[in-house]
Amino acid sequence: MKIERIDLYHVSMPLVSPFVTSFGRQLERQCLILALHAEGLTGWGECVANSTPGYSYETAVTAWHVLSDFLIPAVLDQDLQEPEDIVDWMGFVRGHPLAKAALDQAVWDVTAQRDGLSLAQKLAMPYAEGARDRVKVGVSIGIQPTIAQTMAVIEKHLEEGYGRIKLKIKPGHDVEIARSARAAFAGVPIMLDANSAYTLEDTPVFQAMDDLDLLMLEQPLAYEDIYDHSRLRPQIETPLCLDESIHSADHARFALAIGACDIINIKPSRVSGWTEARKVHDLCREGGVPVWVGGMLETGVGRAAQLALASLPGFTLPGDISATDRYYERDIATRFSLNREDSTITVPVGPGLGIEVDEEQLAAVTLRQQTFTQ
Ligand code: OSB
Ligand code: MG
Repeated sequence: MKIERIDLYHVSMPLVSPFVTSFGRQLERQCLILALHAEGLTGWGECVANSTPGYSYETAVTAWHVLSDFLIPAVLDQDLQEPEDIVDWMGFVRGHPLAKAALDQAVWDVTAQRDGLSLAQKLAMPYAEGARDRVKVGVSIGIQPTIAQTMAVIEKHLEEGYGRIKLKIKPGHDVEIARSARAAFAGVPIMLDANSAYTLEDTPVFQAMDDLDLLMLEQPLAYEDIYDHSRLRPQIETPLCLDESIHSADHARFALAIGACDIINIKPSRVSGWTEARKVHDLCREGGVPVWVGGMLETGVGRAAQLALASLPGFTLPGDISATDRYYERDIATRFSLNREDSTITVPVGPGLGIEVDEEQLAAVTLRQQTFTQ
């Protein structure tokens, strides 16, 4: 398939409620949307880099630069056979996984469409079990102004049908929140995400939560660290999960080799895309390490691709993939809703991502648009 044209959009969308983490407060979400045109088909990708470099060093603007000046020129006019081809074409750029993942997602979408397969079916080709048709999901709750408000937000999401709660924490907003949540919601799977806000000196904070039967503690220490996490792990009871520190299947291998974690959050964007994400999944599956699909407040474009990934057999823990109404009043693509009875979202079955992009709404939220041809 000849890659003929790529359209890039820098968009900004208001969130239904502010999202507060240890690295900042977000009222709107920026990202890039990419449309890749090849032989009459269009593949869509989302670059999850935001307006600030708080989670990753990449921003929407650095990703625009890396995509438009390096990655897009390297793939335009190429003859695409399988999505894995693009990994080599992009290999001359070091780092910038979020920029690469947008193109990677679009080529998975377009090749799945060509093959008459859903993205889930195409990703699941190597596995005898095939893809699941519904995936377990949870909800990630930002830091609220008070504990009472945190409890109210948890209650609201439980009523909506979410079966797993993730609470963001930061120093000073941790043990009391976790203890209150556990006391109020006995038996509910609860996990915490620190987004790298602590150091090894805070070990007593985590030990103080040992009796809370938490599902996991996500990325408590530095964003590129694996060594200190390997030292923290044997000192706490709560299973340790890495997010920020894992950028590739090699990083995952290093982390597992030194005992840095019990669980890995696989965000396809953070590992340069779906080809690499599936490699991390395979490695963890062989090693008996549970994995789940992480989220970056995706639009419907990214969410469809998260769902397809989460349908693979090794994803045994609920993903950070919530229903559209938890993020956006109006989305740029097909909306997803929660199946209340089992806290799942149904994986799209149409060809590729299986979504309809609302081009009128896309235009309405676009800050900047550019079309690239050879
Ligand atoms: O650390 O998992 C994270 C959102 C933005 C940046 C980092 C993270 C998150 C989330 C939200 O936790 C997950 C979601 O998309 O619902
Ligand atoms: Mg995280």
